[in-house]
Amino acid sequence: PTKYEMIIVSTDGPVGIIRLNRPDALNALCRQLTTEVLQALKAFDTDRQIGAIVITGSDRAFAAGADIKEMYQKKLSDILNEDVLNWASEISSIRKPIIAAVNGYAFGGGCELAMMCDIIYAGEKAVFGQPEINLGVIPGAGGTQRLVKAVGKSKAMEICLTGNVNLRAQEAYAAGLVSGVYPVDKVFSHAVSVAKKISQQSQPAIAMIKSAINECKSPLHILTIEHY
Ligand code: CO8
Repeated sequence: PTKYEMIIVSTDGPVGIIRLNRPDALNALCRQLTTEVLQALKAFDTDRQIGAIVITGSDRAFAAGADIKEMYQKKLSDILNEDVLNWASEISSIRKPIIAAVNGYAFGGGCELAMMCDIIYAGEKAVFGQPEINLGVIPGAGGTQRLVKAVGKSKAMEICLTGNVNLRAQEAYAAGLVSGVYPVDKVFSHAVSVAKKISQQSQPAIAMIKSAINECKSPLHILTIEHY
């Protein structure tokens, strides 16, 4: 079995489960973490026993964004050469439905990772935000596209341009970003039960629905660091 250090991978019947597990950094999305997530997703995607996937974090944080310390070590040329957002594009190619069960912070790349999933459920303490502008960068992994589709232009502009308008769980629900709000200790089990239900359906039809709904996606903007 594959050894992971920053995620915990398990299954519950036909549901593949990925728990982000980098508590010291509030699950900040460093290269190793994103690589592991993608590897686990691909393994579930090719496993015939698995019908749907759930991604979750801890009660305190789904993910607090890109790893700021790692990000600041990179020059723009490194970012372009290393294709640092390749993992994000590759997640879009996963054919099985992915459900995010979000508790705590889903900031920056963390909010974007949740939006790469097909359904988001929020725990009551979840908070979503795109604080990138405070660091002089743009929400580079879908915050300027998927967020617009989820909450509309004005709200997406407000969130991304100010960097401090965060959506708490109920606000995220009202805005259409998440499909439901559940108690902190129930959101994960709810996500798994929905994933089980989806897993009972025809896999090719499910994959086609996912692909059709995502069809109108726009290309992602590359991360740009203003101060370079
Ligand atoms: N990167 C690296 N480390 C982090 C991050 C992060 N994004 N967020 C938190 N940490 C670390 C802290 O440094 C701290 O570590 P240490 O104890 O060693 O000092 C530990 O996690 C706990 O954090 P705090 O003490 O700050 O916890 P608080 O509860 O006081 O605050 C917050 C929680 C409000 C979430 C706060 O940590 C915070 O504001 N974090 C940064 C959020 C942010 O700006 N995110 C956006 C990053 S930019 C981005 O995501 C660009 C996306 C581009 C595409 C995606 C590519 C992957």
